[in-house]
Amino acid sequence: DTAEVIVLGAGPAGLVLGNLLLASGVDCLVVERADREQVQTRARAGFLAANTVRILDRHGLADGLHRHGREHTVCEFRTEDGRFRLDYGALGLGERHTVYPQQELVRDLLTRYLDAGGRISFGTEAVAVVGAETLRPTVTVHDTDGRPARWQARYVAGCDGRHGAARRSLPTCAVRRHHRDHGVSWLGLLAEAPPSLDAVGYAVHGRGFAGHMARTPEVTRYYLQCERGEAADAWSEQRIWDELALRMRSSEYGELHRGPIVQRTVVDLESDVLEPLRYGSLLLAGDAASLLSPSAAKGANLAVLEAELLAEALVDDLRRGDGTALDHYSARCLAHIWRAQAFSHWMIRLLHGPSGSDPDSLFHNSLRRSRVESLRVSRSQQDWFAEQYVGV
Ligand code: RFL
Repeated sequence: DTAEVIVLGAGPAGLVLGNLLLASGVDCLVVERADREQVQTRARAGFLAANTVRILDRHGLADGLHRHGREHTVCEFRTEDGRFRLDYGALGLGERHTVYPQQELVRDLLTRYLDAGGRISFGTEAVAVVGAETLRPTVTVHDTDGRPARWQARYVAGCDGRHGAARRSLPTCAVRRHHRDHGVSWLGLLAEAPPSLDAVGYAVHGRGFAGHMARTPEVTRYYLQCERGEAADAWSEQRIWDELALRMRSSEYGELHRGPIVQRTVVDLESDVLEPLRYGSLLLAGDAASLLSPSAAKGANLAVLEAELLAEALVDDLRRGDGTALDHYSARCLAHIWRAQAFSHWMIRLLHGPSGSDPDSLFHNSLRRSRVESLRVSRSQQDWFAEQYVGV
């Protein structure tokens, strides 16, 4: 099989890219390891930044999120020093989040792509990208029946996430990998229960962090800091709810709406960036380009932003013979990526106390309390926070 562009991965990055290329008449083929049902039911992100909505709007891809998404503008911090709320929609640039579950967005993007005649091969695992230094790169795949095949393109877009084939195919001498393990793990939970507060909740507690994020009127995401290496099923539902209630200080600030835990994953907080994001005919976008810890809810937003930049650059090159934007693609994305990494790193230090083994734990804990206090009292700090929090 051949195409002008082969897109690896049907997540937010790959599907935004596929839709934009198709709309510009570029022949593309999306290769996706999972089946359709898996792709459109994987619950992950939910907070879309204003700029993400603008991008999707620009290309007519935002109908579903306007119909079913809800605007969100407030977060609440709860610590040993009390609680306060920030109406970030009224601070900084005055921008809002739209809460719309990632799997719903992916479903919309997929439906639109297929309705427009887009080609996608589900159940097909990309194994490697070969010949990226040439003008005819090849993707080797295992098809639905596990049979090997080779597909050729002019460009390959690696949107297949952190463990995908695109990253694996980059020669180590051609890219620099920045990796940071923040040493903190979260148990990510999805509860079949309505949100317990009308804000994103960030609770800092001596027993660890706890977070609350609305998803839909029936489903809420919670996070609980856990021990590194702990198994996702190590906690009973009773223990999860008791611990959330304790860390979120629900006896003081209001009980949590409990319900069945329908999904749990342990997320190790890590940052990972590849530089540059291009190797010849292979270009990276989304989690394949950089991984952010979920502390600042940036991953899906960066994926959409990069997909638009990549689509424009590819169309310039393939339709107008102008490769300038493609040459600048990596540097443009990396400027956004490092800004998001910096903020997410700052959030990690705001939300977590020092670990037990840290000899300077009292010192670091005092710094953390002071950081939270600045955010509570300083208007300029709040404006900065709002701008970083909703911006990309
Ligand atoms: P995706 O969504 O992971 O899609 C990659 C696709 O590639 C496929 N694939 C392959 N296909 C073919 N061959 C191979 N060898 C392949 N290997 C992989 C996969 O099956 C998949 O379909 O990457 P993409 O498009 O770059 O999008 C990135 C986002 O999904 C990610 O950054 C966010 O979900 C991160 N994230 C959040 N981001 C936000 O902006 N806001 C949030 O509130 C937020 N919450 C979260 C999150 C991520 C989480 N997890 C699970 C790490 C909450 C959680 C719990």
